[in-house]
Amino acid sequence: MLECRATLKRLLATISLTVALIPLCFSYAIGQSIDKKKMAEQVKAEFLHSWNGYKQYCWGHDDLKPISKTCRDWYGTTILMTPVDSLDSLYLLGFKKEADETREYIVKNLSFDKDITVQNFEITIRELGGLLSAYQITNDKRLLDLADDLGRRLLPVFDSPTGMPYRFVNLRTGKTRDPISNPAETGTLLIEFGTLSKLTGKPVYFDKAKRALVETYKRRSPIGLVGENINVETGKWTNTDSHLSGGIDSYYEYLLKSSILFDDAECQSMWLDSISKINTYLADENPKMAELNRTGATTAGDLWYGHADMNTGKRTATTTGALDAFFPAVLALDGDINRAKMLQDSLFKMWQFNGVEPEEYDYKTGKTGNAGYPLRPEIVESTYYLYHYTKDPKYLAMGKTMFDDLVKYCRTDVAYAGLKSVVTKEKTDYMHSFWFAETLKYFYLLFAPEKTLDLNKVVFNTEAHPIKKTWK
Ligand code: DMJ
Repeated sequence: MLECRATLKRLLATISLTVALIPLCFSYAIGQSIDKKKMAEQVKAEFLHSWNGYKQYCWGHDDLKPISKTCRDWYGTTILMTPVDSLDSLYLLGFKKEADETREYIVKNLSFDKDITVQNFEITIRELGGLLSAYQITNDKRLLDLADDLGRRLLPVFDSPTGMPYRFVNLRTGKTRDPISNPAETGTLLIEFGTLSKLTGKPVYFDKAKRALVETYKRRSPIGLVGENINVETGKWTNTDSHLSGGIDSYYEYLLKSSILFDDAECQSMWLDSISKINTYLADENPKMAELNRTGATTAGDLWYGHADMNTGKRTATTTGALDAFFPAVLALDGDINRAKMLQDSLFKMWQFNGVEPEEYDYKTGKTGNAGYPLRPEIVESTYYLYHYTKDPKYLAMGKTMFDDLVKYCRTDVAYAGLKSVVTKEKTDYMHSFWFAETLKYFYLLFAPEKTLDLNKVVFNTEAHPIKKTWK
């Protein structure tokens, strides 16, 4: 009887392992047949389709609203959000003539001497990052001058009692507002401001952004987590929810990436401490699958990262979403390929659940929360990193599935539109500049020849602007 039970157990274990491996083998087989060259050309064609739509209806404005074919300027007057955010992509995807014309337009028409109050985080990652990266690609000093002018106008944000930045600043008067911020906005500045220092020889940019990052880290809880909202005047947390999603996400990304870009030992130690706490308190792993993963039998999941209270470590929610999908890329960059693969598999399941990923998804119940999809790049970014590090063709297959889904559901007659709901596939009247800066760039790099850009030689800012370390 006992022997019989043991044989049955062994049989069941073999069956479950085989079942777990089926999707892996299947995707490998699909991956084998992906024509990278053809895919890269398709990505370029869709980039051009979107770019021509922007140009036809909104040239000179910030963003295109692709359904109404009208335009949006973030602050009532243009700061050329789409051209600046797209410029390095135009060069990388090989649209040199288009890129050169756009560059000329930017240097002739972009002025930051405007009486507008802008969000420091968004302007830093999209405009400062875009100008710096395009400067490194073209050597056009006028782009660096624009970046320097912008950096100087943003600097007053750091004049808070803690050194953590206010969220908004007036570009002409330097007047700041909104002290209630979050780690993403206080800690996602060092790649851009630090690079500006290195390229202009003005240390003030690096010093202020580094201090903001360190001051955020210093306020971590006794168990080593950060919360969702912090008051930059008092240094007190106003929301203690801890997670990897919007409001926190790129703070962690910049701890790791700044340590690499600037050879910064302090950033490295802050990152090492943080990642161990993230894996202790935020990671949520199905124990059975975890065991199979550890034995190398599969990477089929289930690893997720949920929410926990920053002080107690107690699980507060089992939700994740499109923004969280940056994390496999960060894990891979950090060398934790095993976790990166597991998490990517989980997040791809989230994508497949509705055919496009939602803003919010409960990995315990399988329910979609906020069902919007504003053309986000993060899961594509992670697919690109994982393909780069593993060369496993299953990531090409994943990329193709996602690309085909977006062509199917988000393409309009003139460009691309986000989705109001990934469930109903109803479109929204907006095309964010990160569609050009990030989503299409990462798709292209996934399929393009290796020599297009050496990931080992650049650090991408959180808006996918590649920065080369050209300094000692
Ligand atoms: C981008 O602006 C950046 O990637 C940021 O870090 C998060 N949100 C968008 C894309 O989803």
